[in-house]
Amino acid sequence: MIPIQYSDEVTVARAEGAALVALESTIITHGMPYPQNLEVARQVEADVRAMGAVPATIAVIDGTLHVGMDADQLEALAQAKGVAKLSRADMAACIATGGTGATTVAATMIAARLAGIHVFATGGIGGVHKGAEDSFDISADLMELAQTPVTVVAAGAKAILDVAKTLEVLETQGVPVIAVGQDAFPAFWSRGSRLKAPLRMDDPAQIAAAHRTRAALGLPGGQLVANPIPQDAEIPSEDLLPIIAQAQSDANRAGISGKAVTPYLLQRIFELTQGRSLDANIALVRNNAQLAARIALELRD
Ligand code: PSU
Ligand code: MN
Repeated sequence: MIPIQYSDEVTVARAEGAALVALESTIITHGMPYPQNLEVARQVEADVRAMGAVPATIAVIDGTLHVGMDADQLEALAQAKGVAKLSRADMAACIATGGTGATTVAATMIAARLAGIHVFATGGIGGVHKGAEDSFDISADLMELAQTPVTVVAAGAKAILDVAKTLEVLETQGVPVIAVGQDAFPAFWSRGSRLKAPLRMDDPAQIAAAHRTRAALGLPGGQLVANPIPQDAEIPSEDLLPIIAQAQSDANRAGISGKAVTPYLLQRIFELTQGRSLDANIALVRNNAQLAARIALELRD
């Protein structure tokens, strides 16, 4: 077993059997600009605490896997330049070579499982990119959901992805996709979409029960909980579609590929919306953290 460095707060929570919620760090280093990224990271942790659970932000720092970060570590990570983006493929190499990296959904799930944390909140998951039939660009997040038993709360998938193909891959991989409070699979910046989510559960206790039942059935893998953005923070999809198309064509022209694609698109969308997308992003991450905390409280044994 590799050594895990738990924060003081997480150490106490583990000893007391408190409800824990994992939080990823790629959203901090590659998903939002400084200083808003740091403010959001702090705010989301505070939201989890306000609900009666304990946040565990996850990252690799100088070769050590951190589960829960103190204020200085969070600040250093938010300001750091050139931090590696760690998915399933990169995590071991980063730890083995003493590197520093932020964890994606896939890598955060791996760390959460090692730490015995069942629930994880983020903004959006990676998925099947538009044009994947040529590029083969499918996020490792989807295969991680199929094999690592963590319930992930997200606001659906961004329109930088081919959402219909993303749902198809999740179905093929046997990942339960559960919409909360509505039938539609939410579209990140907007609540609705033309796609229906395969499952719907409006009560965190049901989501917790489904998580437990998967384990009891001996099924590997987690669940994707799709929690719509709060109504007052929504951005109509008409406003964003041209911007996404622009970001996509900029990425193609610049020859962006591999793990650089998602961060490039996110950054371009922030620039092209002059920060409007950021306000929505913050509102939905906070909303997801609150729901994740409620599920974690139900799952506490
Ligand atoms: N989608 C978002 N915001 C994000 C990400 C995705 O709306 O911050 C990040 C997450 O960390 C996710 C990762 O796990 O990007 C997916 O990267 P890739 O597509 O390269 O697998
Ligand atoms: Mn990719």
